[in-house]
Amino acid sequence: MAKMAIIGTGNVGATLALLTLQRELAEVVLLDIVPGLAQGKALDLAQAGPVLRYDSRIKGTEKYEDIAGSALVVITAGLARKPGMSRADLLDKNSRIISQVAGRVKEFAPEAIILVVTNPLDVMAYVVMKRTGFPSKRVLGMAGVLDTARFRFFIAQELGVAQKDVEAMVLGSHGDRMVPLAGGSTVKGRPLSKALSQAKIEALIQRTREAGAEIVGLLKESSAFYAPAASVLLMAEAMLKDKKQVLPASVFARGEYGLEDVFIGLPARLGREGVEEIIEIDLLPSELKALHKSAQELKAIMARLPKDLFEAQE
Ligand code: A3D
Repeated sequence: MAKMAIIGTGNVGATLALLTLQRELAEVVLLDIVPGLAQGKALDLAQAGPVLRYDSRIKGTEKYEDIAGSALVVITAGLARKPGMSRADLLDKNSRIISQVAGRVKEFAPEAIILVVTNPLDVMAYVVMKRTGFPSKRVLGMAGVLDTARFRFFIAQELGVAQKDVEAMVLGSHGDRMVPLAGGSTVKGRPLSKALSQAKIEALIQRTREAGAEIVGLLKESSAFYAPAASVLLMAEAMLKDKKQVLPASVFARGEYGLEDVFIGLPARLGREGVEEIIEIDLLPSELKALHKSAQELKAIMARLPKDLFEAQE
């Protein structure tokens, strides 16, 4: 069975561990900086095994040696948003944490694929690629699957239809400039524009953009984690089971969609190698324009990152 390490054993990390064990997808290593936290959660999760009928191995640790041999390393370490904070407000603190974590992953799991969850997502994926020097196909971020799930949920809820009957995709940055593709969205095969008015579609797009903040506003002390962890699981499964599934993911663009040198949400074929191909689908001119705007904003942030983040700090 493949080995998967989860760095950061907070809400997203621990939920992901439970989902992974329940599917018997991988042997799991949990690592956190807080002494005892990963070990305690690992023990608790292991003791759910006899009840939930899983046998997969799980280990909690503070030592990076234990992640050696991982096929996949998921990084959820760092701070989450509190009410009133944007994802960008996390930039300074989380980029330091991510740079340090990435350095350790490079040292102990140099062959792994790294899947980043920490916000601000696209920028953190860029820090990881720069700091590790890993090929871009082995570094990606989770956001589009979650944003798409939220968009689909809102559409299904509005129309009173089954969620599985709603097809949609959200590309672009994981933030206010995300790009829900209303043009290609369908409900039971019919274009979304035939099922809802333009004003209603706009309102659902806006709610999707603010969906994370809506949950932070309710939870107050933490941000969303069930749907985020489920979204990571889908991506992990696509890679560890070599499914070649096309999912929206934060990936490093090299000319696709006219974008270059930026991590941004695009459809990608995920398999054993990681990001095996970035898929170019037809977009409406307005969607392509929005994607470029989204990329411009991200590139400006990436260009301003202190260069010492990409160098060894140990
Ligand atoms: P939380 O429950 O606070 O867990 C974070 C964990 O990281 C804590 O257990 C910390 O002790 C640990 N940690 C901090 N620094 C280090 C370090 N240097 N090494 C190892 N572990 C460390 O947060 P969460 O699980 O709710 O969220 C984790 C991150 O994911 C945050 O940055 C969130 O903003 C982000 N997030 C992103 C999405 C996306 O869709 C991209 C969704 C949900 C959460």
